[in-house]
Amino acid sequence: MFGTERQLKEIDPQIYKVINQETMRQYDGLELIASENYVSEAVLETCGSVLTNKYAEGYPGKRYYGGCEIVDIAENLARDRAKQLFGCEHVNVQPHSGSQANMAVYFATMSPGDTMMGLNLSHGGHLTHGHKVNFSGILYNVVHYSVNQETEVVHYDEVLKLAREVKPKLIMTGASAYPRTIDFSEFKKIADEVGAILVADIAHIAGLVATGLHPSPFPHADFVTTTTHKTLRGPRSGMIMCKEEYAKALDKMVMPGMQGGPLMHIIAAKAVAFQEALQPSFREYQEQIIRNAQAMADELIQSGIRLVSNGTDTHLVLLDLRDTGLNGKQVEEALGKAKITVNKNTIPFDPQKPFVTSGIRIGTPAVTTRGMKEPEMRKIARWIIQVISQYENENIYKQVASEVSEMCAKFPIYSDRLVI
Ligand code: DSN
Repeated sequence: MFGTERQLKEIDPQIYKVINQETMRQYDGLELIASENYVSEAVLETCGSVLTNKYAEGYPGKRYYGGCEIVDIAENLARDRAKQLFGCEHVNVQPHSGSQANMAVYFATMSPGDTMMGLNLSHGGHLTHGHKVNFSGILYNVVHYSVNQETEVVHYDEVLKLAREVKPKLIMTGASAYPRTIDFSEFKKIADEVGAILVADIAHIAGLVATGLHPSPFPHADFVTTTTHKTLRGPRSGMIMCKEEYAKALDKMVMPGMQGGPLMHIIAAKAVAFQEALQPSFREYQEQIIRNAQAMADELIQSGIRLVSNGTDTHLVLLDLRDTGLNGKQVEEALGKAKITVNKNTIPFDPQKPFVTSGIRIGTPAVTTRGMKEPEMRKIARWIIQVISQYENENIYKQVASEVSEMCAKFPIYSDRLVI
């Protein structure tokens, strides 16, 4: 053996320490970032498996390397389970991330300079939906649609009006910080009227869609992209689903168009996560995510915090902090000291810059995985209020942090991995 037998602790004590510290941070704090979750031990085991060693450029049964017959089984399982989960005609499970999934769809359907529409980033959209600093905004002529200033939700008649004016080749729907249901059937009507390709990025709501708790983008969208690690609770990665008529062009664009060797350990871990998501308990989990977000929203509203769109239908709430006199950056940092992890987030028509923001985004997928329910959400909301209302009171941060630790110990996660 040429150095493959030694353990991490011995080979790299620094990274060993990082992993242990991060395991403890994830155990001992409240993870409220809406796009994060805790994967199962089964998914972790697969991510850390020897499948990482295999090159498998190409697709099952048609690879550019020998020895792929076993990893082919894993990729076929991932594909079949994804189809069963989402009811799609075709799926490509090779994208390394959500951004690459969106890129592959754009490259397969548009030429540089073509016009596309997507939701404004500061209204809940995503960088890859056409932001000017992202490849999407650099390569394409992007016209953003927005939420309505009064209701803070998308008004489909406003989107239609804009689409008629700019005649996009592609309309991107979906969001990263939008707490309300998206009506994909309305987007389909708009896309059909102007002759545009319809793409739905369901990265945030994939778990809700898979369990029927959010309307499906099928059969409306031509392409559906997603990440697999948010509400879907799989490994960090991406995936694209589409109608059969686009299958060939899409697969060609993912590989060889954009990517080389697929990450077979991650594809296998996606298969495991999809298997978990096909179980009845996964629907119960998704239902609890929504109930938890609603309890959190209710408690925050009762305490006088304004929420964008005044509530939520999904796994996340967006706090408008302007009345508190604080900004998103300040609150993110203060909550961090109290062991409550959130991210600052722009709110629609935000007067602040993206690195400061007037908002905080809070999601319930990760704490729900730990088994927390409505009473815990109300308690967490009250801690958030305490930290905001007594900003710069380090004693309050410490007191909340200690109560957070106590709660976390009652809902353990990865306990067997803790090295104390
Ligand atoms: N960065 C992700 C999020 O936090 O929503 C989206 O890609």
